[in-house]
Amino acid sequence: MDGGAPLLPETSLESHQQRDPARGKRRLSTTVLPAVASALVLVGLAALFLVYGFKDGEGLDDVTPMGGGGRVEVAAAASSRGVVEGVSEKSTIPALHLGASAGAGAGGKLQDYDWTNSMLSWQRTAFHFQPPNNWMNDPNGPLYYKGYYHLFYQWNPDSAVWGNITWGHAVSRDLIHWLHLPLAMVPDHWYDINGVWTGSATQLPDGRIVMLYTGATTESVQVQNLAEPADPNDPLLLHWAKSEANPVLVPPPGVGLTDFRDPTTAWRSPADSSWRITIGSKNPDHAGLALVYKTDDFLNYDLLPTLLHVVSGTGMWECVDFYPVATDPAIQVGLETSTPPGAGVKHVLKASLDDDRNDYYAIGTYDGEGADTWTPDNAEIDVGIGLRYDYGKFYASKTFYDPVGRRRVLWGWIGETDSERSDILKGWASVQSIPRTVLLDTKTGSNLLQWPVVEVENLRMHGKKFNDIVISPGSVMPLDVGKATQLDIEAVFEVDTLATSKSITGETGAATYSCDMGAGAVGRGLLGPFGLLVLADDDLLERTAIFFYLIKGVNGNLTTFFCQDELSSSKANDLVKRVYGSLVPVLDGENLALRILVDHSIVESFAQGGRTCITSRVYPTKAIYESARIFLFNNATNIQAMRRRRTVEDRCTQRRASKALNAVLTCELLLPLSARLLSLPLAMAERGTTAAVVDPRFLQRQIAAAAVAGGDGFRSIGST
Ligand code: DQQ
Repeated sequence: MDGGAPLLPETSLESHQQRDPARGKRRLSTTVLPAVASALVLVGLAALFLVYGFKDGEGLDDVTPMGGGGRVEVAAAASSRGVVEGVSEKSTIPALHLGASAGAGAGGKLQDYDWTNSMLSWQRTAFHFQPPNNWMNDPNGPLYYKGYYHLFYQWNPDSAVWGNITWGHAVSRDLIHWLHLPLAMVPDHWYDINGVWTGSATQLPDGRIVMLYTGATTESVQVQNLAEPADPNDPLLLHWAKSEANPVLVPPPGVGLTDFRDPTTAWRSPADSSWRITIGSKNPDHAGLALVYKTDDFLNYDLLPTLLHVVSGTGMWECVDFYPVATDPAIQVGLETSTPPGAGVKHVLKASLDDDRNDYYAIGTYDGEGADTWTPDNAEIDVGIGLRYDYGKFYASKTFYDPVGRRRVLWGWIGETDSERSDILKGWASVQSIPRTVLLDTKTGSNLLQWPVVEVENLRMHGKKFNDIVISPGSVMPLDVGKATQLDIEAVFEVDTLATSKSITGETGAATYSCDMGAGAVGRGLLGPFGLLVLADDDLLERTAIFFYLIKGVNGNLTTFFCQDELSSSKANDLVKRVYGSLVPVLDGENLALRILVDHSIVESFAQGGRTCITSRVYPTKAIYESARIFLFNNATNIQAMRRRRTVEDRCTQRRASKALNAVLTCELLLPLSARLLSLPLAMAERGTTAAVVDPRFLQRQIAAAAVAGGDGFRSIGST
């Protein structure tokens, strides 16, 4: 079958200009390391102990409530507070302004789009984790305990912008259906009054859980604090007790007071069985680094003289993660965090770079018997200068070991790429990535594989297969899957051998091609781009393109890029729209394979089994609800006989929390009803206290009801 439709409409020049101008350049940090940090810390902390108080909420009260189909208005927008608080600027405002976007009128003022309630409501996702409302950022302290997966997260209970950070909390049986619980921790002590920031859980051999987190003190100094479940018998871990000994760690000499955050899950030293944690920082020369502490009791810590690792020019390392992976192809399971280094084990070090807000990882060797250092396998792709978990919008991630699924699961914070104004209008900001299993790619040995947890597949309602489609160069072909805003797409592309034959001469630009430097999906090369368009309207005026781009160098070498083009994802211009992507390894004999999860405003894509991943947030104005379509496209110019066999399975993903909901055969429910049924309104949780005020009997009734409802949405892993 040949594609009959014409080429994609050209993307406007203005849209291209919205790309991140800072890409490839590192923004200089404005945080200065105090020369006399040690003395200041001691004096400062002594003073801080005397100053104690609650911070006022900084809510936004003037937002017109949403509802009905009319226009929405916002009377006042809060300025974001990230930089002044010593952490990243969280909103997209700088990118929007720097990008001189197409929406900018005279004087560079952004032209706000006239968003309707209906458009904004559509943006809320259905099977990605989101709190009921307001701002969310990093995933915190994920763990499995007494039958439940727990996810904590950075949350602003007061508004849809960053600030007043508390720990939201939810539990799940399957990592997909969540029950929202009362706040786990709130800023209520001098050592965390400016924010209960990011932290990690460690489960000790005796079953005890220790939660280490960063607190921003009354003076915004970053310190580490300890909390433990108040009732270890409670599987929901509703109540958390902060240690009397807090803070258990303060910035050590030479470390900036606002450059000391995000303790990791602890691992057991293979040398002496004491515990180790690592904490991110940077040095005065702007090198990102990971400090290592030794502890036996999680109250007293010794800073080790050597760093776990340091990489020059990478700036502040946030949310460091450190974990083992198996190198044996026969052992395709995750490893518990304390698995010692040795034969068959590599260690992954991940840092979230505050400079460019991307998550970088590298694979290497941990020396646990000697100096507690880690060395990358390949220094050229060291942490911060090489591989990324995701080449789109994805940050501040954290993994945990799931003992039930024997897997390592990764969560990433997926922020918004619209304006802060829009976030306030819609009343929420950010989602979490689909939880992803992480394995070493034992075929390449040089990258990880990330893949949506298998439980996502339970959401598939029905499928549609398209086999042996051949699409001619320069054409677009609709795929009739009906409504297409919640999809799990798997596609395999078989590239004609002509593509690799000697008759195709190398392209001179091959050495410099990159997804963001090309023309995106509307570019035309000899061997690409080709792929899918999702969230597209019938006229293709709005579409998000996910594509491969093969390119042959003058040396005859073929390389494959995997890209995602948001430039035409929306008619609105008060958004950041980019072309994201990177190289993807393709081994001899492999077809090109991709998987795409579409869930309203998030498009999460995985190439070659998860070797390269890209996540986009997109905000169409037209290609929504009934009008969203998917297409295949091929913009390669010179592969007359190029034949791609695609198997596209449209699997409408749906929350199925009860037998009643299983009867819903339509692909799309605009409201994730099961989440509503299982959620507790957060209003029931009282701010200003760590004590949950929800009646536990009510909670138990909810859980029992969910179980009786069929167990589909809220069940033990492995049950049917
Ligand atoms: N978010 C937290 C910090 C962390 C940052 C504050 C990363 O602990 O460094 O909300 O997004």
